[in-house]
Amino acid sequence: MKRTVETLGVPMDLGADRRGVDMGPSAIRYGGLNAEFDAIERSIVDGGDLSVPHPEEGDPEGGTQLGGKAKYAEETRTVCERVAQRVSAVRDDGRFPLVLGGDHSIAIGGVNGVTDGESTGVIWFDAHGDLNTPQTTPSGNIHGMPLAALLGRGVFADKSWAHCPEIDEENVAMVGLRSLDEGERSYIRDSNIHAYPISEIDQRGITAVTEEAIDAVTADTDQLYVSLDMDFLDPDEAPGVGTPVRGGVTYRESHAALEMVQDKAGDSLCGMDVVEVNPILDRENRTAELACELAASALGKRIL
Ligand code: HAR
Ligand code: MN
Ligand code: MN
Ligand code: MN
Repeated sequence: MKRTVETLGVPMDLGADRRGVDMGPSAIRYGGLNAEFDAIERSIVDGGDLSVPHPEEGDPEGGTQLGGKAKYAEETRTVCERVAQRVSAVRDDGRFPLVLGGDHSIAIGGVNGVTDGESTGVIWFDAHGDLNTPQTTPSGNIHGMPLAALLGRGVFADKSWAHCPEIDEENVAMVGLRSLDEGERSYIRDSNIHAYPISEIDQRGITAVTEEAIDAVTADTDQLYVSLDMDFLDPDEAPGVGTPVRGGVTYRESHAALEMVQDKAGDSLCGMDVVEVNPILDRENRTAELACELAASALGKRIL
């Protein structure tokens, strides 16, 4: 019997410059999430939305306690702690947590919620590196930092903010990269992270790359977490994202990647987030609909 999926909406936009990504969870539900799971006879329940402060209520100059630029750092930390608590409770109930974003900062909460002492591999499908720190960020936006926070890069090594000690560089794979800041590039080169830029997908194909990525991060870990930033896709397929980057994966490549997640990880898949859906910038909700389809592919939907 497959675990029931429980969705948790996180209408978060404190980590990104463009307002609108806070409407992502609604757009994803409207995009037919239940229908996707009904079609594969996998039960799904909606855990509702977490409450997230609006930017007007927070401190855009946040980050001083981190010694650099990190807008709304305190509010973001609080929301991510709540996400982690909720995700952990969903797992305690024997359900599969599916977190709907919201900007990518919420993945800090998603990953921290699943680990609970268990070593965890992470696949990060994204155009971006998300490896900035308050010292290296060009923007101060925390959605460009969640992977650095989880790994404890630089100032994030201070566990009280967001570091997830169960995540190690060699158990992280980034797939689809095509927009890196200089500091991120040099960090990746000197790290043990498994990084697969889009150029490697061009050459080797999405299935070979995703298969290798999953093998790499599951070799020495108990479970696998998947973080899906919708800007992994080409903006022609997924225009409704805050920071689109041309040259992303196609519609079918994205499905092949998420189908591979289920094929390789199966029941060791412990949690997933789908983030950066921005219905204000979308066309006819296609990015949200695709987010639903990809979640279903990761959780067992097949053509035949
Ligand atoms: N690297 C840039 C920054 O740190 C842009 C971050 C981009 N946004 C995302 N992340 N959607 O995946 O500001
Ligand atoms: Mn991202
Ligand atoms: Mn991105
Ligand atoms: Mn670490």
